[in-house]
Amino acid sequence: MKVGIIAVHTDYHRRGAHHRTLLQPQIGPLIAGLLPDEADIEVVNDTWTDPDWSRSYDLLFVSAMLSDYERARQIAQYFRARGARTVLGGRMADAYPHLCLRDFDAVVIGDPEDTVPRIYADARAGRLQRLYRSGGYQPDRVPVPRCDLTATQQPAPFGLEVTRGCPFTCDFCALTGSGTRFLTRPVEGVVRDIRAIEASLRGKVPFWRRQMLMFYDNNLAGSFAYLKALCEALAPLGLRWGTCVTFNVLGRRDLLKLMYEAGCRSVFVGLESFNPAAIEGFNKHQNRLGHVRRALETAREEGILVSSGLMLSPQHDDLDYIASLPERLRDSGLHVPSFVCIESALPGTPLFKRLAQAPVPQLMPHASLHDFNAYTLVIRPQKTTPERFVQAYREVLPQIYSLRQRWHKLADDAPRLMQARSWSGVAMDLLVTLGASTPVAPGRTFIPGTDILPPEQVPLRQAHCRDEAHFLDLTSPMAVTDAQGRVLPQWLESSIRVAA
Ligand code: B12
Ligand code: SF4
Repeated sequence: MKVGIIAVHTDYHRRGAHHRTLLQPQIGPLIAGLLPDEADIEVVNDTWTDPDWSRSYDLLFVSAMLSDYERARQIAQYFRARGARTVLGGRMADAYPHLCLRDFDAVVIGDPEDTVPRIYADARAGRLQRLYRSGGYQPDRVPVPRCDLTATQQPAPFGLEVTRGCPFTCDFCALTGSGTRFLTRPVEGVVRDIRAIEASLRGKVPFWRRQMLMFYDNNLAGSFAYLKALCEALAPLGLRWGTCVTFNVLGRRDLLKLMYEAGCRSVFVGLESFNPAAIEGFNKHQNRLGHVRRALETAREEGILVSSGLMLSPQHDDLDYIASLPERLRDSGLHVPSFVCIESALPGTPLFKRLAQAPVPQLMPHASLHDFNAYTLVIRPQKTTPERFVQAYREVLPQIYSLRQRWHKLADDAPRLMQARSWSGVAMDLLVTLGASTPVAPGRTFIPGTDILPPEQVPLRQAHCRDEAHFLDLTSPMAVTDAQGRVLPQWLESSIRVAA
């Protein structure tokens, strides 16, 4: 069977651009690894390149986050009209399977390891079911990901995920929305996979890129005991690696030392905010604001570069706070964040449910699903008007990404990293500091209803659809709130929990 796997992407900066950055979706290699050898597989990272619209598939797996769903259902209908049976998985499928079933032949809730092989067998036998539900993460069923298939569609193809979930429960996080869990894979299996991936990439990517491993985990440090065991197993391999961890690791010099010895040279940490009220509101207690400067310094002294994003909180941040960000960034030693976004209430998360149930509407009017991407104001600001909030956001961005700020960052990081002989840390610092940005596309208002629409196009025509009504439905934004900012009823019944 000809099988397509598309990880859908909608540019949240509304430029219709691909995101050819270090982070690329890994669901394609994972699903491909679960399919039998007989399957003729094509993986498309839509973040990197558009699907080839001239292709046809017998079976198409689609992965979409919430704000990508409008594009995902158009892509699915397009390929369905060309003969594919379409299957959706990912955060949107987990949270709103009943809505997705209208647009896909089958919907999967939860993990792929125990569902994808079944789906393939069912599709082959002509008995594809409508709904598949994973029985839970089974570490022994995790395959070696087919990183060779996306080697040309990502800068760091040597990657894998060795844990699943996160033990924390941040209010806004899609993971908390699908049910908190944190599960790990035995380290022997991880080492075996690393060797197998490295071998599969030989001849496809140069040697130096096969020395750079990315752990695409949500939080590699969800268990310190596991992190230690993993580091001990990684140390003899001589690789250089990067990953996402939570803030609590940065305070632990012993762990940072172990990580460095095991090859870790850079980590991404969700610092999110310098506003204690916002951190409290996010339920992100692992971030200890009083310790940020010291923690970042400790990591650099140990040779590990820390990158982080910031998130404005419409509920807790006022205009003075937003204006003070460049100074706070300098004081903290972070200087330049990877991005500055706006807290979103992703449908299905605890935050969304709470705001949706408030007696006075807490969300912005006319919000559509594509707006829930962390770069559009969907939560009503409590301390100022939406227009002023957005204006302050626009004004602070050029200051945050100024040459001066970037220079301060490099001057602060580089000597410490060099002292720790972290040459890859220095190289990575140059790359992320020069590349960091939060672009503002012309015409953006950041306010639902008046903002520009995502410009990406799928060549979907009425002839591909059942009738005109179907075509209009698929090509229209999916409204989440009404003209008053009240959540529409179909979004209130969400979240079938993903099995642990
Ligand atoms: C690579 C990455 C990106 C890339 C590519 C995004 C993508 N399509 O995956 C880029 C750079 C574009 C990106 C951007 C952002 N990201 Co991001 N990103 C990641 C990261 C590090 C890895 C994703 C990945 O490949 N995971 C490994 C694969 C195997 O798992 P998975 O995609 O999570 O899928 C699981 C299930 O959903 C399911 N599944 C998924 N698809 C399918 C399909 C089928 C058929 C089946 C059966 C199952 C299935 O199987 C997997 C295992 O359970 C994750 C963290 C993480 N570990 O997941 C964050 C993560 C996805 N990002 C996140 C965030 C917050 C963002 C940003 C808002 C950051 C920012 N402020 O700029 C933006 C905007 C996202 C948006 N539109 O809402 C959040 C959640 C976002 C969300 N909307 O749900 C995550 C989970 C990190 C976190 N813990 O907070 N990100
Ligand atoms: S620490 Fe990160 S991954 Fe974990 S719940 Fe919070 S935002 Fe989600």
